[in-house]
Amino acid sequence: MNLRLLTGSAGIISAALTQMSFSQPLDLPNIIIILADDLGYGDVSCYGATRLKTPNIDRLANQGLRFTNGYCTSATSTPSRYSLLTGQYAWRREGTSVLPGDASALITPDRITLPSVLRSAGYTTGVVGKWHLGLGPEGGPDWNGEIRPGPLDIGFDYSFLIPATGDRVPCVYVENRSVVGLDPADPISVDYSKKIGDWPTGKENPELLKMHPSHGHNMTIVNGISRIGYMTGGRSALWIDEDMADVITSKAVKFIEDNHAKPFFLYFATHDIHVPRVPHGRFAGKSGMGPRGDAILEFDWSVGEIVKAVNRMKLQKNTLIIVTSDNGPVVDDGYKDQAVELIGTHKPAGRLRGGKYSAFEGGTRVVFISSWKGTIKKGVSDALFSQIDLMASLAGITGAPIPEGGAPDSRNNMGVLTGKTDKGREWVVEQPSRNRLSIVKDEWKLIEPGQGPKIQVNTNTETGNDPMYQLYNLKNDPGEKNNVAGNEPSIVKELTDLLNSIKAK
Ligand code: NG6
Ligand code: CA
Repeated sequence: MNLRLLTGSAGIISAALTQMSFSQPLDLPNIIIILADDLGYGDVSCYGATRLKTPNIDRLANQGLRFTNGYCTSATSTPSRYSLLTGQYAWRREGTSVLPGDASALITPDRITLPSVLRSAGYTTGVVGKWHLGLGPEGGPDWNGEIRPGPLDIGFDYSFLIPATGDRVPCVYVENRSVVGLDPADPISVDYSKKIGDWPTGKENPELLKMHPSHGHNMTIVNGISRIGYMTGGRSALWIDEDMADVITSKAVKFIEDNHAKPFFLYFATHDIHVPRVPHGRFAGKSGMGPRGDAILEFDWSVGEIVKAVNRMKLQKNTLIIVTSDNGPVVDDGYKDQAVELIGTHKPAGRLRGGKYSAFEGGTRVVFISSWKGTIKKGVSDALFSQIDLMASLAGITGAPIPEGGAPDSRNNMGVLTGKTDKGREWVVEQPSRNRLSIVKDEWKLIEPGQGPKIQVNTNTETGNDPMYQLYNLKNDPGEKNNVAGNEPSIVKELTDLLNSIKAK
């Protein structure tokens, strides 16, 4: 195993000494996390999809380790990404649910983060793609000036961002501290509470739309698509959705090329396959499943481009590549893009129940592949693994100590990530919403009682809401159909106690 710099007693080494021990940075593996958006457990062919093929993702899985029990921490983006980058469960903090596009920075410069830890170990760190963790000071970012704090203040050396999501204004890229291509004579204004400026909206001018909303998403129109939130100005900086995957993938590839000579960490968070699904013409119509399927093909292409860049730089044997998703799948997430009509027999969450927003497994059990030529043996791992452990595990792989107080919920499970052991976490906590959690341990899954509809009206997702505790045996009943809480009171008690003790930490 390529762990020449492992110190063993990393925790007690002082930061200064640690800096010195990493003076031979070439010994550190490069790390690339490719985080898809809303990609379901059943959306790629190596996880069972048959109506489309994802050859690049499949190849990585065939060379590396494909996890059947890999989890993100939350069934929506902001909390999931927050946990991945901080090693702290988002539900421990208020204000971590889905953020508007003008939110201030959720992860402030005082925080210890995955990139800050890797950076202290000698890595050059970059984030490319969807951020959705807020930018700027309280009150939100200054889109027309210097945008700080942001990724550069929490451990990244380089950033190229979609500030929030593709369906939220402002529809511009932010590179490092400024909006790309902005003309100062045409400043950007953003508002999430009221219309500003005179740009048409989806509500008032539906005749201008090339893609219509199915719910929400009827505010400012940019590139023929109405969004969440209002904006005006910044015409020269507006993105073109069709080019988004090309733009961000080329930035990610360039980051790899520019930094190939020294260890780098790249967090590449694609827009695919989130709404609005507007893939490039090369992919449009290719899946036979409409834009949602086409966006999966586009995501697979992006993965292929990253792998090609790694190979071109001859870094295969020194690069760990992880492919995963921020939360489970949703079919109709607010635009009439034919995803519902053309889904046919395709099961976005595979055999799992529920999806994005859901307490069922489909919400948080996701595609998870780790690949590292020569170090990770190919295979399938059934071990429990959670993205919450990426921070401590990646720190472990690089030998980087996590300073006191950092990554409180993250555990070093690098042996699981690299396939040295199949003894995973004892339990995994899943977050459908902040005030309600689920826990998986052994073959059992407990869902806390929750108010609200059983089926989310607009997205048609099975939420997993139930006024009573639900207990499922995932081994016999992977689709969570038979609630056995009434028959197994001692297991309900054990898991409730465990969950409460985790919450109390
Ligand atoms: C919801 C949006 C949905 C999506 C989601 C965030 C509406 C009606 N729905 O509020 O389209 O943007 O937020 O998705 O506005 S996430 O993957 O970034 O968490
Ligand atoms: Ca998401």
